[in-house]
Amino acid sequence: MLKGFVFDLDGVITDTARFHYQAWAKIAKDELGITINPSVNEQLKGVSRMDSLNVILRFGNQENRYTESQKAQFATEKNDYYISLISHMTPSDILPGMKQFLDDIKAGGYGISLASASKNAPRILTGLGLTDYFDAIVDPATLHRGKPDPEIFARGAALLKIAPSEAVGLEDAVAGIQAIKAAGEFAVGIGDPKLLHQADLNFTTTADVALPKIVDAFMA
Ligand code: B16
Ligand code: MG
Repeated sequence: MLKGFVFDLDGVITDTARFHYQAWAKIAKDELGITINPSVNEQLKGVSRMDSLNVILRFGNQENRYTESQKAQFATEKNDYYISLISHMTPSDILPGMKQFLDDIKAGGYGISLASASKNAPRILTGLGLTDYFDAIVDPATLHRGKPDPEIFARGAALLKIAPSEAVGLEDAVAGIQAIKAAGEFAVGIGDPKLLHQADLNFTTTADVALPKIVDAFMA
């Protein structure tokens, strides 16, 4: 029986990827002398802050150039700039259809949790005015492994006190869909169906996401 929904944040509820990109592009250029491009940006989606920095350093062939403490400094600098960018977020930054979808699942009595790799997720939900919809938020600082490992989605269901088989996970990234499936949950992909072919059900855009379709597919 379907009892709850475990949400990814970036790319599902709101588009923070553009702010991550803007902030990383600045730090990469100013501090590392590396010019990143949209294809590097794709590799940063759903990836933790420090792993994102490592992706950029690898791209710039500077993998072993800095100490851990220097890297921590770059990550802090990126985050300070990123926070200044997201501080202007408002409910108008919720992706199309997602407020209605959250209203529908809340009205249906389902549990709702957040499985975002972002340590800034609570701040973003506040800006979007969505905090009260969430029964639980996974703290990414407590995780051992990132997506595609199932840990974050398993935790999202556990915090709702439901079994993985009773949960739907929503994701826009391939690694996220793999994490949902590995956790034993029903995977809803949002984005290119060819890219997200491992999902149990796919919607091309957030505006298409509809509760009755998910319930039908879940029960089929
Ligand atoms: P932070 P998600 C992820 O969010 C982003 O997609 C990824 O680009 C970012 O590096 C990560 O959060 C960590 O974010 O620096 O704010 O802790 O897609 O898992 O909601
Ligand atoms: Mg995402």
